[in-house]
Amino acid sequence: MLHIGRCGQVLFVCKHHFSQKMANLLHDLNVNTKKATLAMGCFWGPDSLYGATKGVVRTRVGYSGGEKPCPTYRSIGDHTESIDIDYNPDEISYSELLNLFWANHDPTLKTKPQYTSLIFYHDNEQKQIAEESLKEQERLKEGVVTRIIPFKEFYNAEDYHQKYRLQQYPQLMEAIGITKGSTLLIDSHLAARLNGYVVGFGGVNQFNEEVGKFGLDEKTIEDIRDLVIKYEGMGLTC
Ligand code: MHO
Repeated sequence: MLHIGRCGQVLFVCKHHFSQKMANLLHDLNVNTKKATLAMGCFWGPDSLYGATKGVVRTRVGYSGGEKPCPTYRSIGDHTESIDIDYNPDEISYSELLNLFWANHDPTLKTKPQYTSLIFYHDNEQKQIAEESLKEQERLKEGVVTRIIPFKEFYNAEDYHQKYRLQQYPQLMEAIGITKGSTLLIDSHLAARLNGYVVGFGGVNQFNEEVGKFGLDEKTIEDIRDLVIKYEGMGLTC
């Protein structure tokens, strides 16, 4: 069954693509979450960084911060590439998410709106924490351009931008049962995690600790572990 999103994109309502073998894959985490939305340059990198961060449940990339209705990658208008994170506040705090934000991009970089540095707050508490952390950064360096603005609208980016690094491994996509157009590309916890691990985020120790929960077969686990080991510590690239 299909239906059409508000920006004309095709949405697949038929969500899970189950075979018996795939029934135990950890796509869903049944925990309460809060949202954090950030812009820190090209969104592929932060999608991987946060996806492998403990306490992060889901990630999606998209366009936010502008006025243009229904932006796309080729017609982004005044929007900024952004990452929208669902996190479990019992496992990670908003301040910790912001520490990663500051440590993983250059907030003094003057760029076009597409790549500018932004913190979108969802409530007053986030606003306060963000303002404090910005002040701290300004004490440390000159010329910080990061702006703190209220969250308004987030437009999902095209499917090929979601979990971009993971999608470079079609055999892994197949192993976790995510087919073209699946909403799991956006909603899956497992996809968020693996999108980080394939570029080394999270590190091999964390991978070994949690991989048992993912419901993956041995061969897939070995393939991913090799990638984590190969790329661990390489940092964020786009
Ligand atoms: N360097 C990348 C940027 C991609 S991005 C999602 C490219 O040339 O496509 O902005």
